Amino acid sequence: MAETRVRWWHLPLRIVIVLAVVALCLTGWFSWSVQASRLPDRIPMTGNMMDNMTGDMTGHNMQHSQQNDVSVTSLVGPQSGEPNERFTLVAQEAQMRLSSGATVNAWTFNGQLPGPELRVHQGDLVEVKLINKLPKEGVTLHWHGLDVPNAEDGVAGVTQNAVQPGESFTYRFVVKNQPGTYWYHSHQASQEAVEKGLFGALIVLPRDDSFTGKDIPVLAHSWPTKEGSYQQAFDTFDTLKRLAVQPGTPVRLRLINTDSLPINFVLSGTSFKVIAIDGTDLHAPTELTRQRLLVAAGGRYDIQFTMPDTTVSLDWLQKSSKVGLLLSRDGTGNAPALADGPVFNPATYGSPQQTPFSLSSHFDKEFSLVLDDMYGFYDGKMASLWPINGKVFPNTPMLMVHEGDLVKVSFVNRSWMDHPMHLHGHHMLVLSYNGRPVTGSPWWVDTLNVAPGESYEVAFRADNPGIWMDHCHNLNHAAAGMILHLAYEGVSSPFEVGPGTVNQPE
Ligand SMILES: [Cu+2]
Repeated sequence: MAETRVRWWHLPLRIVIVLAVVALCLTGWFSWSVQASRLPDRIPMTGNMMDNMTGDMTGHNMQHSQQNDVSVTSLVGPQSGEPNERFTLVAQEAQMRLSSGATVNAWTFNGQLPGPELRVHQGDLVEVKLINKLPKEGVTLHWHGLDVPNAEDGVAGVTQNAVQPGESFTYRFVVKNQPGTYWYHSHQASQEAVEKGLFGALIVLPRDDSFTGKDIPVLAHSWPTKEGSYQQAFDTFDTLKRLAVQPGTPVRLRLINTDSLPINFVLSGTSFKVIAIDGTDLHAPTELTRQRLLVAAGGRYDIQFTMPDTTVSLDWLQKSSKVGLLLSRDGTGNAPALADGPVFNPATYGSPQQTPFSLSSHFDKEFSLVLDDMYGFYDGKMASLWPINGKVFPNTPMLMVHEGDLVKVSFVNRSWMDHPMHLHGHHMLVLSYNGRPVTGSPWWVDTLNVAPGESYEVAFRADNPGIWMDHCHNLNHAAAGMILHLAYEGVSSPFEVGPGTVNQPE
């Protein structure tokens, strides 16, 4: 009689074997995923046009430049002529102190934090010489919001090679008809470079500047301190900054968000107008009180008011500490009660005005971009990823256009974080917000905060040939792949990004 005996250790042995196989498979999958996610050593930055009237989006990898292409290196500003304004910016390390006494191991321009304020006039020929005296890191200069010729745009690996220590690079461009508030920053390893201080205000004044009041740029930034904390500050004031302003004086505050997250500003003690967004004046702005101004990371709001007899304060709303600017006749006095309120909505503010195109225009190209989040592998590491249409750079779409195209882009944010989408070299007209047409002033942006659940339609004229970054200005997201490019047919770039090159734009 056959005896079937199940030995007591058979079942545990089977379990152990199954677990071992599963563990082996998981380990194999894990190491394969890590390897597969590594960025190629060299990623070319050239677009490939596949003509398609509805707009074609192709990935970054399989592009080939044509022999008769125009190189981005030829798309320069005027190479001759005496500049109206000439600046030299020297990138160098420096230990800097915030107003609280906290120390920042900073990367500065000219030993200043933020970098020197550059004031120019519309129409000026501007020449800026960048000298890199950092010990190890490359540097570039990007003119955030200024629509300069492509070769002057300062993006490492796209429009130039990162300027190495000991090297210099000269930018020359004519400032277009864009009076307003901008900023400049390095676009090489920008996540770290901007955080550590390689940025400054860039103010374009109108030719016939008649403003005689107080003009105050406010650069809102979180500084990484030596002690390991992040200190929110206006410029380097992480404590209350006091200014004396005579009652009756017109005051223009230029709010510049140089951080990676949106900032909520509140102005208290007076009514005010939002007179410009991202360097473009708003039409017929009206008086506001009790509004929260949400400025996109990289974005700018200009606000104006007449100084009252009493104190006025500007606050950066946040949980941890109170950072503010206090204005009064002699700089003393207590801050007024905080005039917080609903979030200001540019889509319904001011009055409409003629625009070169609108929702009812015929668009030559239409692109739809879905911003998302996922967890996965990127460049050999497990990380939070911020895909566009399900892909991270370099597999994100390439927006291909012809010069002259009218282009519509829709953004939908399905992720849980804000994405301040920044297009280089062009200004986008916001057409609709959450499916509703914009009913207020024409609203032009170069950096549009797309909050979770929000959708926007924007449009721009493709009138500045080149290869342009279009990316999230939460620079941590950009560094995790939330980058794409707008590329003109027939333009190619000899530059490359990637670990095997000197260029890491983010
Ligand atoms: Cu983002």
